[in-house]
Amino acid sequence: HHHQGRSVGIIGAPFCKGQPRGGVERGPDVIRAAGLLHKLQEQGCAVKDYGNLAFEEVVDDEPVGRVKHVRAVGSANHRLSEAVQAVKRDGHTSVMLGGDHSLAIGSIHGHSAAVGELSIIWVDAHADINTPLTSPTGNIHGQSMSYVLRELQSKIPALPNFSWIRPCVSAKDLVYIGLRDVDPEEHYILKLLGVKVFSMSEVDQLGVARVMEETCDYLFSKVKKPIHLSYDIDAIDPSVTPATGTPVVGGLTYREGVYITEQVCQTGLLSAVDMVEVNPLRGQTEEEVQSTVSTAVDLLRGCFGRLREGNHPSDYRLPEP
Ligand code: B3U
Ligand code: MN
Ligand code: MN
Repeated sequence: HHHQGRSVGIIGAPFCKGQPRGGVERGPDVIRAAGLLHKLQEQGCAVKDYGNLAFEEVVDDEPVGRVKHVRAVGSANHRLSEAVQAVKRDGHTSVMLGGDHSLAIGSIHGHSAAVGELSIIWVDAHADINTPLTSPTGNIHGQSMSYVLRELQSKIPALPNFSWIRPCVSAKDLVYIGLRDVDPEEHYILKLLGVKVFSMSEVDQLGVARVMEETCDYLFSKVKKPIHLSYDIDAIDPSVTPATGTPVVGGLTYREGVYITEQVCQTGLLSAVDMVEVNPLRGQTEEEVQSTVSTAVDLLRGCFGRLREGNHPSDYRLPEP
């Protein structure tokens, strides 16, 4: 089979205020500069680049309790949600280039607003499921899932610029892959809600192939919902993708990371992707940045039909002598 006719809509989200380190707002530009559009076109995708979002300056964005940059994060995600809705209404698979992982709030919200119920595959070293009241850091990129999960809504206080958010994901429609740095409060939430988790321990035990089989069996046991793949580059081992804000040892290999994207692609249900937390200022050398960015590009190529065995256009014919 072939993968012609996939159409991809790219949104750049140059935003860093969900966490404290500068540089992650350069993610969209460095990922494009590594040839993402050309490489997707080369493999038969129709690509439309919607450009980078412009986020409004928020003044006097004082912490709310412990939570930092609440108003800026709320406002940026509102913009992003509208942008993702537009991309989905135009008929594309949405690709959101971050930016930090707080952007998953707007990306998931907009995706769900456009297409309805979703399955979420969250690939990350972290669960990003702290509530504003459990967060040890106050960084919203470690809280994104808590704002969109229906089951946690009674635990979420009202926050400025967050009132537009409607919880739109059920815990049973969420699968985590790659976890290895989970706070005690997050671990409690995962157990309380019975969330399906393939931590690095399960990747070791089962191998990535069975992890992906079980992920698909779990998510598609009843109805097949469109998939939202939220890929934090820090899921991959820092020996491969060091240029990220919070690297954690013991991550997915390059091959495991790419295999996940190939299998998600194979479902035919991929409807939106986030590629977040690429921070070119966190690389120690140019090689570290290159390795991180090119891995992000390869993960996205895997999402859109690139096979490591090779690919050819469905209408290819051998040249006649
Ligand atoms: N769980 C911690 C740390 C963290 C989450 N996501 C990242 N780091 N990248 C928190 O801040 O909630
Ligand atoms: Mn994350
Ligand atoms: Mn992470």
